[in-house]
Amino acid sequence: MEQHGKAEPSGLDVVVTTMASDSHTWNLVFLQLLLEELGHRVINLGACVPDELLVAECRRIEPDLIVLSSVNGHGFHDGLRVIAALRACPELGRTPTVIGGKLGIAGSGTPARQQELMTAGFDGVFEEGGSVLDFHSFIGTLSAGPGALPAAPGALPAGAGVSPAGSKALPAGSGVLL
Ligand code: B12
Repeated sequence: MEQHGKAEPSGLDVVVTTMASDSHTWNLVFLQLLLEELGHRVINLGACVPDELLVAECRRIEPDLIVLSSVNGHGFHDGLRVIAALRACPELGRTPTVIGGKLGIAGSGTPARQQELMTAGFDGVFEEGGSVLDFHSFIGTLSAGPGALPAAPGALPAGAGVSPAGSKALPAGSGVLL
């Protein structure tokens, strides 16, 4: 378990992980640094995390947010499998869970692909392009605590990555260079 930076008491406990097929790691380092700069506490599970371990760690940690990252091109299929396993756990049924990166092998995702991931249970899908700004906006809508989504369960905050046009400006003085 790695934790650095200046976590704030009001910060979120965030699990950052990739999935079983993906051995890329700098995407995870980037996400950890970004989240820690924003004052959140990060548990980075690393690369090639088997489904069973990913689910077990999330059940043990009970995070405020689960961030799945994948860049090897298998993310769409890995994500569908993993979100089903996470949502099957009663204690993780409402935990805000997002996925991002390079989820397929044909560039930025299509709205249909992103919608399929949302329908499967993700609360945000952040593919290439303006994804980090959208992700930043999404995090700003969350508060610590169980199932801390901003509105009704499963509701999407405005600009939650599915629509690249939903990008918002960073709050002034956030101190994060994007
Ligand atoms: C380094 C690298 C490797 C290294 C990884 C070493 C390591 N320890 O990480 C090695 C050599 C192991 C490797 C292996 C492979 N790689 Co590789 N790799 C790369 C490379 C050159 C750089 C990746 C990197 O570190 N980027 C730096 C990080 C910071 O950026 P990033 O990963 O893109 O993440 C950014 C965004 O995607 C985004 N993001 C990512 N996740 C998330 C999540 C959320 C929520 C949000 C908001 C944003 C977000 O934020 C980050 C910052 O902007 C890229 C090409 C490239 N230039 O991107 C290919 C690339 C990712 N690899 C690729 C492939 C195909 C492979 C292999 C399958 C090759 C093979 N045939 O074996 C294997 C896969 C192995 C596996 N099991 O996963 C492809 C993926 C194709 C696709 N998705 O369309 C790429 C894009 C190369 C290419 N152009 O074809 N790779």
